[in-house]
Amino acid sequence: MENALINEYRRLCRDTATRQPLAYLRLRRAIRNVVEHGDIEAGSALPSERDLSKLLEISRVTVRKAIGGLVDEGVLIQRHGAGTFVAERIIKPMSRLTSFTEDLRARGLNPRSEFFERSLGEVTPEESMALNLSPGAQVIRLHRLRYAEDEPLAIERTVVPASILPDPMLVHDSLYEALDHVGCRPRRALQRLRAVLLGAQQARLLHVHAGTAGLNIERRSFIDDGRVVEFTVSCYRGDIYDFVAELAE
Ligand code: 16G
Repeated sequence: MENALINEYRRLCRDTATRQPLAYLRLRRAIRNVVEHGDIEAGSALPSERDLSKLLEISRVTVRKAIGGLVDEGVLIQRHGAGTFVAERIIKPMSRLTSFTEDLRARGLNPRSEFFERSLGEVTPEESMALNLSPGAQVIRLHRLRYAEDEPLAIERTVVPASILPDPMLVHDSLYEALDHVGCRPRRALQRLRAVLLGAQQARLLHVHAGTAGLNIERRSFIDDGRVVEFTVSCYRGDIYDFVAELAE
């Protein structure tokens, strides 16, 4: 991996056609290229600032500047005290009806949530449309910030009919686990996905800069008898997630 990076950096220094006069921009380009070519795998550590400066015979200030730019772009992430790593994107298949908890556990990551709201109340007109409920019906509401380990990945607001899940405190780590316990695991869902730019508050919660791209996803899930069991509006980090769908003719 070091060799790939050294070779790429030297190649860019020699390349007169695309010659980039500033060393930190050359290094930035070189790192980006080797990450894109898969010469450095997602999740792996970059050599230390000191090692890079020795290997490439450039100053540490230059290395720091190059890395800083790539951290801002989301290509690299810095973990305090541990070093700099190639950011890993999370691939989420759209064809399977899975939960956040299941998705992360399948990747060997530890999901957790911070609850901003876990309450019982009367359905609003908008929620009653989404859930096919009559005015006056009771619903439970969850507002959660969802993490993988210590990394915030998504903000979710969920509404579930209280006729299905009577007490919001039944939801601990996973909504789908709680629905499973009452025999109402979603079987089918309609999902609408659109791109958004994260506002200041969302960006702060998700530890990204305001204006970073996010994915706004609305999911209405159904059980076998046709009842809607959840209406969730999620905001997933666009810099980390790839939503992938398989298409057939
Ligand atoms: C996912 C779902 C969300 C669901 C949640 C349940 C998407 C886009 N959204 O985040 O609709 O409510 O999982 O996760 O996949 P949980 O069982 O871990 O609470």
